[in-house]
Amino acid sequence: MTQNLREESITNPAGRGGSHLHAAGAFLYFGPMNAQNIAIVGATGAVGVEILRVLERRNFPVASLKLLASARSAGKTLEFKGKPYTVEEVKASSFKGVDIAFFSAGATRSREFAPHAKAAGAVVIDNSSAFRMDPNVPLVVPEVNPGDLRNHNGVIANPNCTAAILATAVWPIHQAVGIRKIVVSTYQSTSGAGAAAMQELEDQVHQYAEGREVTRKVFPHQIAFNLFSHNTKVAENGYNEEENKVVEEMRKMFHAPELPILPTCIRVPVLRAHSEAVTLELEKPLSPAEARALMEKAPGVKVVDDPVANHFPMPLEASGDLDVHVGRIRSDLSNPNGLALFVAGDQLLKGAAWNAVQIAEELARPAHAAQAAE
Ligand code: NAP
Ligand code: 2RA
Repeated sequence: MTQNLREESITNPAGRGGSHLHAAGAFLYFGPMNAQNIAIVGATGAVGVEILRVLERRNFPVASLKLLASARSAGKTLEFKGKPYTVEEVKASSFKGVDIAFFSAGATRSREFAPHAKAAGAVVIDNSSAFRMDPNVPLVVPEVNPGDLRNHNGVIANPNCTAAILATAVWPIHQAVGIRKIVVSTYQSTSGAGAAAMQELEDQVHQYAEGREVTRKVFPHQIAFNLFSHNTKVAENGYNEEENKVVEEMRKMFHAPELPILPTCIRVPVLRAHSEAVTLELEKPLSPAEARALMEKAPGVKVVDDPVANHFPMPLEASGDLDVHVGRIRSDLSNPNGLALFVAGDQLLKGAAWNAVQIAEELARPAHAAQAAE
């Protein structure tokens, strides 16, 4: 499978420094961490594989590693730091001795197995939608609401990828001047629907180019040379599940239960990284230059905004990057309090694996362990 990944140097050199890097670039922790016994449920999937890669790239202190998936994958091997690990079928008994269990195998598996992981003493970091809106479960983007991690009860939810990317991009503006309303239109890549959906795009491109019949198994419509409204069910309010998740999860993370948000979620024939056209109505005017200055200092954000070269955020360049790319920062000519942006972020990283590993890094900090013991 062809992917364009721009590998960033994000290794966490063990023992270096001891603080978070907040300025210009990803929210990186460079301090010591306690070694953790790790399990990954859904290790063979699009997100699971990225969790392994990010743990490796960040030099996360892994004391032991358990790779779990369905019976279909039992016996396969995946590499971590050059060593093969055998995938096991996930069972209720899989979590003995595990400190941190990453879940990325869908909401049904999270509901079934997360209680067993928690009962065995693990902290669950869940990528599915199973617990995101549970008032007892923190829903966290570390650049936005890291304080919510303090109140976890054994389960921490990672937000929907579209919401995570949007939240990272607009939070600095919300903090500075307050957002009154968000209108967001998305351009969501196929990998957002999993490894099989990515493969479906590649297969359809080959079939089309070779003049063969274009077949489909994952998406309801042809994705190659096409785009369509997000492939989740449309609810009674007229918005599909993805759009409703963006609204509810943004409000929860921003602690703004009434924040008006108008999303339109679209699936596009891109392999990896979601893009979003964002229009903000602000509490008070903010010039594009002021917004750019805020973004340049914001953790987790990279400004890609060169009107002369017509170079703005693109999924190809955002793929593999931990940062969310933000550009096309301009005034809303129809509203003095308006601001428009274009955003691209790797939804397998900031929208899933990287956000989850950031949370794990917080849990592994000696200071967090000490607070939890109080
Ligand atoms: P995926 O590529 O389809 O992978 C699914 C994983 O779940 C595979 O490892 C699969 O194992 C495992 N699995 C499926 N059925 C199972 C079962 N009955 N028992 C145990 N394991 C089972 O999907 P994905 O894109 O990685 O998504 C995984 C989760 O992350 C979903 O909840 C999704 O909503 C969420 N998420 C995805 C993204 C994204 O961008 N893709 C972003 C944020 C959140 P086998 O290989 O054995 O089938
Ligand atoms: C998508 N919601 O459909 C998924 C990613 N989590 O892109």
